[in-house]
Amino acid sequence: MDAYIERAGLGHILEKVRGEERLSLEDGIILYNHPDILALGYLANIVRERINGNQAFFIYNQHINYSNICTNLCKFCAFGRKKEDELAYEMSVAEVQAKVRERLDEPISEIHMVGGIHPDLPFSYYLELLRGIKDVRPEVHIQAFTCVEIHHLAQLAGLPVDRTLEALVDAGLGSLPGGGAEVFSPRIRQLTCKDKLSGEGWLDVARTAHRLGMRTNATMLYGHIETMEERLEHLDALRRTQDETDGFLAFIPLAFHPRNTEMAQHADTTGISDLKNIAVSRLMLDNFPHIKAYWVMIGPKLAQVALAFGADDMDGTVKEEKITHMAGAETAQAMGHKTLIRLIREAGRQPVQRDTLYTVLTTY
Ligand code: V47
Repeated sequence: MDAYIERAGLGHILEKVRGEERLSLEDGIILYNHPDILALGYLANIVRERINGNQAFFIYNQHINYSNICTNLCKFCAFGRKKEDELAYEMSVAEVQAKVRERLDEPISEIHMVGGIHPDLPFSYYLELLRGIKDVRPEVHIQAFTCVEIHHLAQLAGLPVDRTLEALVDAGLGSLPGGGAEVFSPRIRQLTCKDKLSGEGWLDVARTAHRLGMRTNATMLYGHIETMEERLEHLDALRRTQDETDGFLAFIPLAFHPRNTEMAQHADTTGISDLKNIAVSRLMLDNFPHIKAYWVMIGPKLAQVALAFGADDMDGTVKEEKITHMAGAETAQAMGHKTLIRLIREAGRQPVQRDTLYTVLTTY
């Protein structure tokens, strides 16, 4: 295989990967522009197996989107709605509790909860949401509110971000999901989500959470108007932040779904670009423990293949995913844990059911 990688012109990158030397942004550009996906997969798999061996993780989780009302209305988003829109909704604490109660007979270890930037729900609503979930399911880990939501909640609370996070943790928050990062480039934010918290602002919230000992995830929304350079700058900003804090757990590349958005003229991403984003992020983010192939966005079959291209995690059972499905995703709304185990086994990996912080719950 080494001769094959040499012939593909990637010998110098193989040497760096074997020597655990950090790849430069120029290396990243070479990788993104390289047509040989098997060569990229081979390189990414070296890092994947060094960090995670043959294990492939999944979680028994439940997604809840408490409201789609949003003042940001990003052009790539089909989920957010103005308050007066007929499809706008917001769930009461009792309604969220009912969603949690519906699945009490399942061994769910994590509730993943995000929503829009709501113009007038008070800070107390968010505290009550967390407490309400914990009342129904005390042992569950709540991974909720993106860095963008946390910044908004701090403004609502009139508190600095660290004090806001402390109040939320006190009410039951466990960790932050990776959404809202999009692409950090000011150019992309200006063109696609000009009212959203800046990339620097997003990273500041993540840093503050890490300083308090919280773990958080990170994402990148790819496949729209961003350049390769902008993707690599995004990855580099995450890599530098992780050098400082070591608080990120997983990176999740998110494939842009254009339908029902203001950017509907774009084509769907392809299997090769999905695999490339997994492989390049595994290679560039040498200090991130986990790379997730989020089956909801790239489909279960490609997520399975991605386990050989740098990914070590398939996310989980999910159920009732709204953000991608409003934007035209054709994947199912939920996946049984038996299916996840079968997908992982047939990929030649060892299925490991984890909790949010990657503690091993069951090895199959
Ligand atoms: O923040 C919005 C993105 C994110 C679209 O942390 C879109 O483990 C594709 O962040 N096409 C929410 N993506 C999802 C998310 C996530 C999902 C699963 C696991 C984790 C984790 C995080 O979805 C948003 C935004 O970046 N998004 N619209 C769209 N049309």
